[in-house]
Amino acid sequence: MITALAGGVGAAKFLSGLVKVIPEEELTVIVNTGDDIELYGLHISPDIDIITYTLAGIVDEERGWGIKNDTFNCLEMLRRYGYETWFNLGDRDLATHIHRTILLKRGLKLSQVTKEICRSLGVKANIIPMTNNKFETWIETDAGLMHFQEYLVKRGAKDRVLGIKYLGAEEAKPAEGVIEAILNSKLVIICPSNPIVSIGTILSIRGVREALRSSKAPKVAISPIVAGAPIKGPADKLMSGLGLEVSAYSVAYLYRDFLTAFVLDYLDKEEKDRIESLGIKVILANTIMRTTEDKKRLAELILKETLKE
Ligand code: FO1
Repeated sequence: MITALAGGVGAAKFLSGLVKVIPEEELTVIVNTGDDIELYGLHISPDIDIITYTLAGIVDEERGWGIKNDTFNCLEMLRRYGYETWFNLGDRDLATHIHRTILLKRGLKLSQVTKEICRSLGVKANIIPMTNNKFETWIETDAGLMHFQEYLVKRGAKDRVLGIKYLGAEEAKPAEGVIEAILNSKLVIICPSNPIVSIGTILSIRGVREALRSSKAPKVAISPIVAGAPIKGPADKLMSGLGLEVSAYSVAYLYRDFLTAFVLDYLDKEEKDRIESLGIKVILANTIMRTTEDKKRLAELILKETLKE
């Protein structure tokens, strides 16, 4: 088994290449749920859906989220009724949220609901939410404290970040299978996801960091920062808001207590020595994934470099 820790779009791109070079059923993905939000009484799990839709082959590839060729009639009608409609939920996508919310109301756990959605969509990878408990990432900004989606989508990440709060982190327990997957895998991959609001949230769950430290498997992270900037998303604003240097080194530093290898883009090769000084092996690669070939090549390289002994 190979286990991946994942956020949304960057992770999904990489995983879509990985499942072309290993059998999909051998992959377990532990997914961030800090981005989850309730809208119109529905439970939305953006990162779980991004990974699931991507592996099911139905994601809107241009945006990286939502379902391809979706329509937005329901949202348009909600707007006419006077609701806020800043989060673009397509008609087909809404069916997922309705289904998820019905099953949660029947008493199923988010992990059970996720399994059911994966089964229906023909996804063979084992996708597990990091926790079944309520957990939300909130951003403290100069315009006030707000949910991560409000900061990112509604306000376009324009506010100055002063701090980050993981609401529910103290009580949140890892979902069933999370710790076991980390401990029993032959390889753990930290996807190229935001180190604060995607991977940082997973690492904040009780027992996850300890499991990563004690797991005998190689643990490799793919840099989400290339040439000093994130490929996508607000990682730079969040990192600098927390007083962190925005660099690949800085990401490796955040994972230094458990990481064995770090995939660094050729564009950042001058950071190699600094990362190696943390006791972490550096794998140089082209990490920008434009084509299916790019994604496969990156996955193959990681398997070759980490599983060769
Ligand atoms: N991201 C946006 O930037 N704008 C949107 O309107 C939006 C809608 C959306 C709907 C469903 C879904 O699963 C994801 C959606 N995302 C949207 C992506 C999401 O907000 C973030 O990219 C992830 O949470 C970050 O990993």
